[in-house]
Amino acid sequence: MDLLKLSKELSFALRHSPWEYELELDSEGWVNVEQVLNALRHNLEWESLMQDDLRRMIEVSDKERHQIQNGRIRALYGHSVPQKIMKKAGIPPSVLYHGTARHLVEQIFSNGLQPMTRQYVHLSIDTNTANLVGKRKDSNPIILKVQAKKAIEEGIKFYQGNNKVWLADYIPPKFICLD
Ligand code: HQG
Repeated sequence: MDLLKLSKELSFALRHSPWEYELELDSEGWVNVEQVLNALRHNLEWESLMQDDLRRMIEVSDKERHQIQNGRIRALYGHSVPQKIMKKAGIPPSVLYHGTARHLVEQIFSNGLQPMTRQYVHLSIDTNTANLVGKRKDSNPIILKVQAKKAIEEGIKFYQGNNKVWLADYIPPKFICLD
């Protein structure tokens, strides 16, 4: 079974287009695993898909993208569905990073980090992770440093995505600098 392809299809369903699979996310993005299995089984490629396949997919993935708990599954970050996925605010490391394309930096310094097509801004806990994120957009990405501690002190909220990703609604320019 192509677990990478499975992960991509599941991310598409749970982050962007649950209605195409007749799925309904709850306020924290959870869906019943059986419903997800049934939806994916419509595709002949996944016709004998079992919960263990999803568990194995999560286990071997390069990033912690999905979570299974109490018979439910969800995407941990990346959503673009219209209904905002609720996250509990938390305390991130005092500095976070954001890897992006060179041509976007000027705009980010004037407008701040905006979620763009997603629900939240995505930040990384270290420069290595930020670099990998940025490489999706630019072979020689720019790493921006976000003063998370200062931002919290001024009322900005952060939400944990996974072990390496933190989310925010918006980061004003004054908390952003070049690494
Ligand atoms: C940029 C992947 C202009 C921002 C990754 C980014 C991540 C602005 C792009 C996760 C801007 C949005 C998300 C502004 C932000 N003006 N551009 N004011 N503010 N931007 O893909 O953070 O592999 O939606 O710099 O690893 O790149 O899918 O966000 O370049 O964790 O699991 O707007 O997706 O995870 O791009 O990536 P994206 P992202 P997966």
